[in-house]
Amino acid sequence: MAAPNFFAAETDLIQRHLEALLREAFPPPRAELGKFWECMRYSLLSGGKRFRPVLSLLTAKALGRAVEKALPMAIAVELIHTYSLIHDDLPMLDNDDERRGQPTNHKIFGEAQALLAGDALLTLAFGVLARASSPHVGEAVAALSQAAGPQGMVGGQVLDIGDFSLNEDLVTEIHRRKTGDLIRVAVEGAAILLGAGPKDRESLLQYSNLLGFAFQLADDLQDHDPTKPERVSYIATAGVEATRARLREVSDQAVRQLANLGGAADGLRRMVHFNLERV
Ligand code: GRG
Repeated sequence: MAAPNFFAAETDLIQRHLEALLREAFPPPRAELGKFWECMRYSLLSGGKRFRPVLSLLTAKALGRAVEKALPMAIAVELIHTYSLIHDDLPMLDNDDERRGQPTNHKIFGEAQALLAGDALLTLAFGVLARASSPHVGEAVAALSQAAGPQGMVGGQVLDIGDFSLNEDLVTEIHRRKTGDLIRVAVEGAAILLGAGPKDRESLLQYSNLLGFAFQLADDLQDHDPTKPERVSYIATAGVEATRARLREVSDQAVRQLANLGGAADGLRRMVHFNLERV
């Protein structure tokens, strides 16, 4: 669940847009599809932190722009994140019964509907982003496709379930693709959509790559249970203390990338601290 007061204005804005999306912008074209819309809504509106879409809005702020301008990227990224969680929970992948303290999508609606809901949310994401009014929309769509597809999140998942011998390098790569790329594109994609200049764009790219890494390190520390060692985890290769030290170091580096954006980037700095405080 989201932490209290976690970017309340931004999360409210995102929540309102996600609710309106399946009700007003893309309503069911006939009554028989109502149950499937319920299946999509179940996962989309089930209390995620909204970490990635908040990042897109904070990127707009950092660039001195209205947060609404980054909404198409924010919503698209959250749709893709939600699809990835629904699919990841399916029996053929992680086979999880619970997510966010509630039954997983397939436990309520069945595997076929859950699979299709994931497909639908992924497809909608590109429709939402393509409708953005920006001369840079094509580049933003391409960046999102790269981050979510076989060279990004899906590729990371394939490496994760593969029968490979793991070393620190491969673990880092799996996390960068599987988790980091979507976090990175939440920031980079918003910067592209808003036509950020090359210097700001480079700073935001470096920041978001480091934040994606820090997010995964924090996740590993948060999930760590010495009685259930995880195969793909920094802790398995580096140990708890070294992982904590790396998290602090990477977080400091992320904040340093924002120097040329001044006070406008304070929200993005707070995100780094929010992530650090999870562990
Ligand atoms: C199935 C194509 C496909 C990809 C799956 C993202 C992913 C790849 C799997 C999810 C498994 C997992 C727990 C990855 C670790 C990082 C992660 C995505 C954590 C969940 O993100 P949060 O904490 O979730 O932002 P909330 O619930 O707040 O939205």
